[in-house]
Amino acid sequence: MKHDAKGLLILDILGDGPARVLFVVALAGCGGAGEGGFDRLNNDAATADRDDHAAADLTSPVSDASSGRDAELRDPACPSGHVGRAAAPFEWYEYWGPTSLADGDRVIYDFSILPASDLTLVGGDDDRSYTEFQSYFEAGRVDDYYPIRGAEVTYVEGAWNLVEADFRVASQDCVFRINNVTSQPHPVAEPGFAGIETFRMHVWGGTTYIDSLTVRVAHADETDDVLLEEDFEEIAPSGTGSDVPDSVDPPAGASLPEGC
Ligand SMILES: [Ca+2]
Repeated sequence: MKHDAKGLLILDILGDGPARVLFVVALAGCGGAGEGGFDRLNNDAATADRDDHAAADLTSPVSDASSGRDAELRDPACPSGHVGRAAAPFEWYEYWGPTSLADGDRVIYDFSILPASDLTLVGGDDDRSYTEFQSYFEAGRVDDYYPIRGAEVTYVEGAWNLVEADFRVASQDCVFRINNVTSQPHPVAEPGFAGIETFRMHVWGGTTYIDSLTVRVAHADETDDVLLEEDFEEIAPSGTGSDVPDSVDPPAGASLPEGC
């Protein structure tokens, strides 16, 4: 979907949705406190609460079976056709405006990613302008904080990886699912999020490829509202004037994850 179609998507949500008005966000990772737009992203601030979460056992991925989430999984977000190429320095930012979340809602990011960079962030801001939703990719490790704490879940460098980041309002935590390994729940950095209003992606030092990106709100009644959907077959300029990935053929020789 082109960016200029997103406005139509939002209008559809407004027109067809029940009482709730949804806008918002994308990208992965829970936790980390930034302050809004790219210029105000503050990774140092994200470290302030890190100690609070250090006690959580983030070293033992749990199986799909134990997660109890199999029934909720959708088709894998495999790369296909053109993909998005984001070459550092790169900052992509989309703003929809505050979007309220109900207590039983979850914000879910699905995408495939080939990080060939020093560091990549895929995430978004909540309705308090905290960069609450974060997935950092560095040296084969994924975390919702930076500097990355431990190798809780990993990705394969130089290959395509399937990612799902699931932020849950009721429990104020998130779960990563990467290449069929599901993490333990992570408490979010700034408890109290009840909305989402932006999507963002940053790349430092190198190039990251992304494809089949979807951001949605999954409601307790098992209905979804898709907030962002991008297949990178073609891509329009960002509504905020920020960078957007180039629409390109996928890099040759990159292996696909199981299931693609
Ligand atoms: Ca594609």
